[in-house]
Amino acid sequence: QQTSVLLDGPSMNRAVTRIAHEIIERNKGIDEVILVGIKTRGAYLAKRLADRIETIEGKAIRTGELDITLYRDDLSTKQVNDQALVQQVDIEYQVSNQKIVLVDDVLYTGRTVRAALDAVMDLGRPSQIQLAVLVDRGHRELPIRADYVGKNVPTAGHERIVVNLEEVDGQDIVKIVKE
Ligand code: 3GP
Ligand code: 5GP
Ligand code: MG
Repeated sequence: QQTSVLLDGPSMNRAVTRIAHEIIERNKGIDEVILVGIKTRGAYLAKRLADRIETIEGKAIRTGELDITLYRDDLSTKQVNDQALVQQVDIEYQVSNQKIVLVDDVLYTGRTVRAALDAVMDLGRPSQIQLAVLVDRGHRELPIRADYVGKNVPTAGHERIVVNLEEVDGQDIVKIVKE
């Protein structure tokens, strides 16, 4: 098993800071923006972005969370019948006419994001939905792309991305594992 580091703590920190600036710039401020993290690690990343944005803009940004589970027979193999199921929606704000920024750790087939789009649109009519991810590992199976990307990592099918965050895993690091 071969492992290499894609992002260490400081690099991850810089990527989050850059994306925070990009979100503010693209949306001309954050008054109409709600960050929605996809649990587990996407939700922690959304909180980090919110902290960074608050520091930069001097005001708080609204956040929410979605819990979406991908049912995949084997996490490393793609199946046509993979299903992303929404377990929980925790957005206490009206989404209508707001710009929703979905936040996740890894973007892969796009099925999780598709389920997130459905869940958000069930709540109302956002003026826009954008997507921020720490890592885009490619292999999309749906016409979905990210607006903000920490790092693009072209992966082979047998490679896995390990995302460790201080809040859950005790350290910030992104690694690629070739098994
Ligand atoms: P996360 O909840 O922090 O995103 O899906 C459960 C966990 O399994 C995810 O943690 C993710 O890090 C990890 N994981 C690794 N490979 C995959 C994969 O191909 N699909 C999914 N859904 N999760 C994966
Ligand atoms: P998708 O639905 O795009 O196939 O997968 C996205 C979700 O699955 C993300 O929430 C992410 O946590 C998880 N995921 C997919 N591939 C990987 C991977 O290689 N590494 C990690 N850590 N998570 C992955
Ligand atoms: Mg995730």
